[in-house]
Amino acid sequence: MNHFETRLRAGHNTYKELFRRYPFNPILTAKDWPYPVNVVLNPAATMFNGKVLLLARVEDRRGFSHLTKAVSDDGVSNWIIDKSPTMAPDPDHPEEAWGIEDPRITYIPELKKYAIVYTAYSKSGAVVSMAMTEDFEHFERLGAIMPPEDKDATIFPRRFGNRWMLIHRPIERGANIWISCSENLRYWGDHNILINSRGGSWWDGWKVGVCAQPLETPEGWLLMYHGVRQTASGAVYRLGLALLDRDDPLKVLHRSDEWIFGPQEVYEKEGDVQDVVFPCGWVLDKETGKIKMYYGAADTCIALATASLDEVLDYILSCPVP
Ligand code: BMA
Repeated sequence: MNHFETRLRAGHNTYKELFRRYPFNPILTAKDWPYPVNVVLNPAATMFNGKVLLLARVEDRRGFSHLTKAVSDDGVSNWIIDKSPTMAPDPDHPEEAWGIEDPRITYIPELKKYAIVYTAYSKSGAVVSMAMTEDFEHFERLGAIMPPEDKDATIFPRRFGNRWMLIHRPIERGANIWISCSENLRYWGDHNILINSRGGSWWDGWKVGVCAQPLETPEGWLLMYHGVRQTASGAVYRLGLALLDRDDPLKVLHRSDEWIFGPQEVYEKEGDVQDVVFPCGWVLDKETGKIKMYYGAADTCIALATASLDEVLDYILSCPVP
């Protein structure tokens, strides 16, 4: 037996999975929805009144998206889904003409409100929009905060000095993750590249974009991002990790060289868009240290994977310093 065969037989032929799929995935599909829809995907996730609240992107058969909430005690089953769109595109906001997509939710203790940062699909392209809510029934829109082409945005839950910070992904020469600052949540400046797409044959060579809201840990802000590689049969969306300095999120302390989660199961590989895993939210159970990550699979349904925060931190701390 050669070295390769020995490794195979000893079971060393697979990478250790940090995020483990829920065995009964997908957890939510169009069939579960109380009204007719094409697909449900890319949900934001947060804790609300002690329950897991998902704000899912829901696409109708025109191709336009709106957001609808689903709430569950255990974050796994018995979802209670709103009977009609929770947040529909607002006719008074022309930037939402072609729908609203891919929300990320951050609870902001200073404001006692949840900030929802989402993609508004304007006739001139995608923009980053923000809305505030206290109850997930009434939404106060701040409008478009970044011009086209910009999406994949999320906000930190507190100020640094007197400045709020927003992570977003404009399309420039490349498609890199940027970080911008504001004193009032409306006017943003001091733009800097945070995480670049690595080009060439890298798994995140073509595009990168943030996934879930930043998660504060004792080691720093844990960031999950998607990376896209162009292949002969289309784009492949996979996930990587980064760790940002707790007091100065412009400093990237570590970044994974390898992807940590990618399309593997049939529901991730086949659907309206093949080979996509696309989380927009996660929740941490502080008692058990377990993270529940919610993701859109193949732009068609919603799936769940869980990880131990300690294992994730051990892993990211072992990754290179960029
Ligand atoms: C991105 C976004 C996501 C989508 C992904 C794969 O650009 O539009 O909503 O899940 O493409 O199609």
